[in-house]
Amino acid sequence: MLSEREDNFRGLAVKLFEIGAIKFGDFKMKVGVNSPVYLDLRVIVSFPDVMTTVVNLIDDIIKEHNIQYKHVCGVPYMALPVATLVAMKNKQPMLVRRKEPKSYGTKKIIEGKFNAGEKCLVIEDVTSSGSSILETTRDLRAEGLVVSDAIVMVEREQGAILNSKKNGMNLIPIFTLSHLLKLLQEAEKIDEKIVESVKKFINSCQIHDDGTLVDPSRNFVNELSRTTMSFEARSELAQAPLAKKLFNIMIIKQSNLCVAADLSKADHILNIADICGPYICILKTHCDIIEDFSENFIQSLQMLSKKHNFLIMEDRKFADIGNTVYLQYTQGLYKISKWADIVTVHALPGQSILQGLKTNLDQPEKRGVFLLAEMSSQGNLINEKYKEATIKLATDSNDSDFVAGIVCQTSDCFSFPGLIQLTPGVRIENSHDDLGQQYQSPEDVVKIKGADIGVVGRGIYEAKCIDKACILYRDRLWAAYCDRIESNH
Ligand code: 5BU
Repeated sequence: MLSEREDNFRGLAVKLFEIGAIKFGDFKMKVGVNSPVYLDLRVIVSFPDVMTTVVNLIDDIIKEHNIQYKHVCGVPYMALPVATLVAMKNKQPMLVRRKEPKSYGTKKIIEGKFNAGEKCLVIEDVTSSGSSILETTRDLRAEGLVVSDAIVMVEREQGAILNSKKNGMNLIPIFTLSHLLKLLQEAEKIDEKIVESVKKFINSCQIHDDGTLVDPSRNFVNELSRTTMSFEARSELAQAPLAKKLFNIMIIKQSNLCVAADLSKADHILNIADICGPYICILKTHCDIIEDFSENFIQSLQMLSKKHNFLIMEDRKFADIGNTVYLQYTQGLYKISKWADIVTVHALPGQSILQGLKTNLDQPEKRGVFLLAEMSSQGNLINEKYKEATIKLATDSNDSDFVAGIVCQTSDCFSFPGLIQLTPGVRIENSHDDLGQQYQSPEDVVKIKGADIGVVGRGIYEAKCIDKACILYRDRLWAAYCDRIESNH
């Protein structure tokens, strides 16, 4: 039987994973190395149950280690709310360290009432080198306070304990990263490969307290980079339920082909859907080009999507304010939210566009969006800054469970393995059309440009033999994906 305390640890570990406070993939670190793990405890303030568990576990540590203190001080900013709750739980006073001294008046850096010689406990959210704790400690000590203990929620085991000790600090974690990994693996949230990749990272990336690498000559290669991982492994890391579903379809059908059925007659689209259905993971529509759009058409299309197990993506490219996209998505002639599993969305209006689309959705977990970060048309106006902001919206916002993927043209556009790259503009021959469309071969889009799914429109629906063309694209795109992951093992 697990003790209640162990149960709390396990429950908290799983919850941290589920709310995206711990992520696995490919993340750039301050020290200039790419880490396979990222801790973002900022999100916990939105989960009172998580805050309560964290505070109780900190209180257990205080009692167990018999830590004596008069004041509690959180390392700014993210440990402040937790430090406040810890202080209030034991009815003890707090101190607040400013990040910068006041530029006027008292120029104080430590706020709160204290006397020299009193003891202060420091609280932090995440440590890697431990340098943030040491900065706060230095300022508290400069005021005459006695500081020798710090409690951290997650210790990444990259040197913080040693660096703290050298500076006379005893650092006690709720979780070490290894403990978190163990619990997540036991709960079947992550697999052996992820655990091993993170362990290799910790071994080769130890950091001094000045933020420099202990051994810069060690060459670390992150094994969790998106384009080298299998769809199976990536599916475990996906935040959006719809991304998991799509990964699953791709794996079962061994297909990463999306057909763009850009036809203006409902019957023609249904015909393409029935012929291509067995070989595709997504059928993409532009419903506003269909002359005889009807409820019957949608019912038939949905039947075919069930029969052949593909998802329907309406390439609507929403781009308006939240309230308008909510209406465009749910009302009007097309009532897109009723039938499209996925819609495409511009990031231009910001987070409100995702919130608008999510408004009043019956089963939001059954719907998802692909955000547009790049376009295949010659001379398009998207620049690097816009692209980066789009990816931030997909990965960092509260709506990351609604974003299944990114529509883009290059592999370095984003690195999070839980998102799916959809790339339009695919044809057997690298070529272009007369209206700015630029094509790349299936091999180029998957192996060079990082596409997980290739979109083929005219290359298939204008072919003499549609089923043969469909099989050809399916085979070439899938083989390119298999080559891509194999060549990295
Ligand atoms: P084609 O016939 O394979 O060129 O069709 C490509 C489809 O992908 C078509 O439906 C476009 O609207 C869609 N598309 C695109 O081509 N390029 C882009 O950057 C985006 C969408 Br976004």
